[in-house]
Amino acid sequence: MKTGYLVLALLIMGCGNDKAPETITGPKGEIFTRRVVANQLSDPWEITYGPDNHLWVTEAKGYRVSKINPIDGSKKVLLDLNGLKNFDRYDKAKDGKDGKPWPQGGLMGLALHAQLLAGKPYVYLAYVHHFAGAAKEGNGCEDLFGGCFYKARIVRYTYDSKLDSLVQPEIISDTLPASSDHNGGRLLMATVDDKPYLFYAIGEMGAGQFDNGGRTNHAQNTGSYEGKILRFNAEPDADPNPYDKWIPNDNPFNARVQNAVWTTGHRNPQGLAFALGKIYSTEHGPYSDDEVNIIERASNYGHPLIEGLSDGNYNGLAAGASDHKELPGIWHTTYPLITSEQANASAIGASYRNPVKSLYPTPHSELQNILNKTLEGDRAEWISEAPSSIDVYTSSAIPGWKNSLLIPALKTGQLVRLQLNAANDGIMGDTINYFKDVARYRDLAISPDGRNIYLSVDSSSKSSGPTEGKSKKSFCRGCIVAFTYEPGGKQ
Ligand SMILES: [Ca+2]
Ligand SMILES: [Ca+2]
Ligand SMILES: [Ca+2]
Ligand SMILES: [Ca+2]
Repeated sequence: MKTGYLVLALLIMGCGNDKAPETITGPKGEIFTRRVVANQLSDPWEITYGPDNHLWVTEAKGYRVSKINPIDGSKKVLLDLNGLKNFDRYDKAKDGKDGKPWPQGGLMGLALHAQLLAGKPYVYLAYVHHFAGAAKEGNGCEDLFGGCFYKARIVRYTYDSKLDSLVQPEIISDTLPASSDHNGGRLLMATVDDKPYLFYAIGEMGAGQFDNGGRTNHAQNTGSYEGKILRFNAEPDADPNPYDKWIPNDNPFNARVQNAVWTTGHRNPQGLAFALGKIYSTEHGPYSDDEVNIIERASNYGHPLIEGLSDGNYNGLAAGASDHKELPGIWHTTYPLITSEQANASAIGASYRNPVKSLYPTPHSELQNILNKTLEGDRAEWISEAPSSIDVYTSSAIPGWKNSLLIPALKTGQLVRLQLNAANDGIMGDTINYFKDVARYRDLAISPDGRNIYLSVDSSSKSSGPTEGKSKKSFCRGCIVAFTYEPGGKQ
């Protein structure tokens, strides 16, 4: 290695990062430089590019919020939330019996007010704070089927730029349902009719499968916050009730009581992005059919009555199940039998929305095989991306990328690019896959100049829910990686 290159590499790598930058070629011939921005993070969950040119980061298991300089990797902890939960640190939590197990996620979403440094210094966070118990007292959450119950919270902090710290927490919602599975967790600021609002993607608790197999699924119930996209005020309104203050008075399901529900019928939505006047979302499918959706007021996205497209591939099946260890050979689930996806979509009517893309609409016969294997106690494998986030690439910096959806995948370890059509309401062509590696990509951020794509990588190589992945070695874990586009190739 030439001395000049070594010095440059050390400068680029920054303090504590031990990997030299590498050149990565994309499927369309794009050249990127890959470098590790930061590591030794405890499951970085949200990375957001702030107006201060820093990455704002949550650590799902570390329960800390930090700002990281993407140039040199230097880190400033803004907030430590470890003292605000009633279960142990992740490295001490007991996942077995008689302990307080870890929820899915932990500290999850973070959203910055669009005017963070211009008079609205608000930072919104979502985290699980309370382990409320399992269906059978004292038995942890394993093999119960009745559910593993937690509460989550959305809170607004004020960023004090002089202290460089988050202060003055105000609770927006304190009693959000949470679980050992399917907590969703993504927060998003988006404008509706020129006014900023806070959106939250919340899963359906895994109600119907595995340890939560006997828990009632509420994704279709507009009176429940489970399996929904929720909308809150970014700033309190004039209502006297402290919780009504945070719920917009024109939310779609406000008829009896103020209700944060914006859309229904979601499984485990973990991706939310706002661009081009639309909210784009991703959610995890069951054994197939991960979804990309466009989120529209009061719409119903079908789960657990329709999985992916209303194409009939789940007819005669359910959205998931548990094999009942005490009653072998029978399904145990609260998910309804899907007699006909098409009939279910018709029954929902005009509010039903198919995904704009399903990843992937696996045929019925393959789904039947997967379910049979699961029923027999085998660990079946199925094709899915496991999309954990989404962002919209609107820059012209990378030729051919303008107005693409970018989706980081936990299971396949790649960034999926989908080209939007001219109206930005559909997908043109197939998936185009980038940066494939042995990595669980959790979230992404894009620099304003469009040249840098930042991806966060899980600390663990395994799933946080009951779906265990194969043990595998990532090029880095618990890290943030930058992929820098090199116009005209690397210099
Ligand atoms: Ca992000
Ligand atoms: Ca209100
Ligand atoms: Ca759906
Ligand atoms: Ca389907």
